[in-house]
Amino acid sequence: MNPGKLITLEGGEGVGKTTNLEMIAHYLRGQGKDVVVTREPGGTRLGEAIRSLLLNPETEPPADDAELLLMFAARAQHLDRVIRPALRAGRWVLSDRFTDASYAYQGGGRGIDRTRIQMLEEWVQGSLRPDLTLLLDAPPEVGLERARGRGAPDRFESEQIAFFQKVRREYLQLAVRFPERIKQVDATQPLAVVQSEIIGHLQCLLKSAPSPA
Ligand code: Z5A
Repeated sequence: MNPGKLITLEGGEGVGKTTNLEMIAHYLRGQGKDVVVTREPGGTRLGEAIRSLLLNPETEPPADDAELLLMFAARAQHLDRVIRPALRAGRWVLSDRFTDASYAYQGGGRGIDRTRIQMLEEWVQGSLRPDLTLLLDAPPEVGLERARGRGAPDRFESEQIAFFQKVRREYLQLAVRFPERIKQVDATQPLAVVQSEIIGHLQCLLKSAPSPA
């Protein structure tokens, strides 16, 4: 059995990750892939509990290091219980956010040194990295406007625009550092255009994937 693939969706607030997730899953299933859709922080019962703690604006605000460590605690559980078993079984895992979000939010946004994040990445993931990361990019103003009116903002959504600008800058730098893995898509375009670009990237990955054993 060939191992499956890990695809991650990244980007700032409201850029369209959730909107495109189902389209991607539907497309890949149409190509005969067994797809697991998941998210971070979350994806397991423990991970979802950590997510609630992290996003709830009523929770005691975590120190920056505590926030980073909780993201990786949720990720360790997610990898052990969901991602690695699915990949071993030949399934394709589609995750709404993964470790690039830690670089962007805790590194870029909060200012934690990248080498600390790298250390946790290596500890928790070993050599596992996504096979493809789709970075949906838009200025924060666009995403925040799209996300407006969805109810009370969570703890991250309550940040100032300068925070989201730093997050975006870090994501764009990651795309420059890892051009083979991270494919940037201009998320300000009409949805149909965004989706056809995404499908183009998926087709490249499908071509490079060995057919089932
Ligand atoms: N976080 C972290 O700090 N560190 C980490 O390591 C990880 C996460 C893993 C939760 O993420 C928070 O966790 C996140 C970072 C932090 N906080 N923030 N901000 P999340 O992914 O659950 O939260 P989110 O980024 O706020 O997701 P979102 O608000 O649900 O946005 P989205 O999924 O990207 O957008 P959407 O819901 O698909 O689309 C928003 C609206 O735009 C919707 O009405 C769509 O119909 C519309 N849309 C989408 N695309 C288009 C186009 N192309 N044109 C026009 N309208 C569009």
